[in-house]
Amino acid sequence: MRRARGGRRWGLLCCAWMCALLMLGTTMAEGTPTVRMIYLVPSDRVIQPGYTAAIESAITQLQIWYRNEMGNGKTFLLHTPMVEIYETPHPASWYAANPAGDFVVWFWNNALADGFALTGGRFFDPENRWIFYIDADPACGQLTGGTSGVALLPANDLRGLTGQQNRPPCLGEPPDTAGICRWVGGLGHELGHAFDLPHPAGCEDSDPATFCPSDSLLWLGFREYPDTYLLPEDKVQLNASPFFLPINLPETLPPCGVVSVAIDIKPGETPNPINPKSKGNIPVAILSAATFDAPAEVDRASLTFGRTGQEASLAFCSPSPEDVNADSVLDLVCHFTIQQTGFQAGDTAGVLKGKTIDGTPLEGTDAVRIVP
Ligand SMILES: [Ca+2]
Ligand SMILES: [Ca+2]
Repeated sequence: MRRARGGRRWGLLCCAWMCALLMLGTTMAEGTPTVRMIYLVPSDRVIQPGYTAAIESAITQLQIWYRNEMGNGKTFLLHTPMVEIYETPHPASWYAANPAGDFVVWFWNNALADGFALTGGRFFDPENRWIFYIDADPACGQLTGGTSGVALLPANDLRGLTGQQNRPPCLGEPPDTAGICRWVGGLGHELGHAFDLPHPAGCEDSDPATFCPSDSLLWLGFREYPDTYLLPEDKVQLNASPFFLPINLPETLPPCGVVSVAIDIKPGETPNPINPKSKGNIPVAILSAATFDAPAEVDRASLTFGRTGQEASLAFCSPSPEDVNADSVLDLVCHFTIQQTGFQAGDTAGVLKGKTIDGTPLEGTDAVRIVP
């Protein structure tokens, strides 16, 4: 648990007391258990596609990060669709204000009551770990976090994942201005709790003589993500978990906090020949996906494209989106001035960089063939 006031300096409260309040489920289910990412949208908030994309990006990275840490190819499986969106019956302010048990757990209890009712989620679900993001803010002192197969993350985490200004729940508290990676790390930490990983014992006991691995993910290492680690005892526990199994995933950890997009340089053509001496433009399509609406979400003016992706070569984006890959979803096509793309003989890839409307960095690459 975190972000609570009145406890430790970092508000990291042990979850054991809460576990004790819950009934332990005992039924084992068939099939492979998965991690369910739920985006809860209160009745007075709108669905923000950028949030969906950011959650997907964060959990996809963490799936690879955990695999790399485990060292034996094992990680957790994600549900399909990766992010499930539910509109709740209550406005955002209700979650912090509706009395439900002790004040500190009003937000927790209210958000999870709605979340469970909408999804069928529950504590100690043998088939699923339930990770809820809700676009609502707790009051100062109210708990969020993870325990017992469930995690709850509030609006600040959604703001953080999309590069927006944080809003501290407590008066006088400075906003958390750490970058997007810290919020991916925050999800990794709460996900760890949802897998029943505890805080490191040496940190919980408040004994200065006991070594506290403070840079481990399950203590303060989430702030340094991806430069953090799982403790040996964490790996032993995860290795025995039915949620961890060998999964084929990309070798390398994607850059933190970047939304990966599919692009098609010269849509409809393969390979993609580029003559660096040409005085013309080159079209690049940014392809939409199930959780990414390129025409709606891309900040067109932010786009840069070329041999490194940093080149300020944007000429214009086509005003009318078109479906360039015939998947019945409209894509965004933008045009770049070839002489400003910096391509050189021997280059094999073109890189597009930019941001989403809500500020999350995005990046995509496609093959190119440089021709004289
Ligand atoms: Ca192409
Ligand atoms: Ca399309």
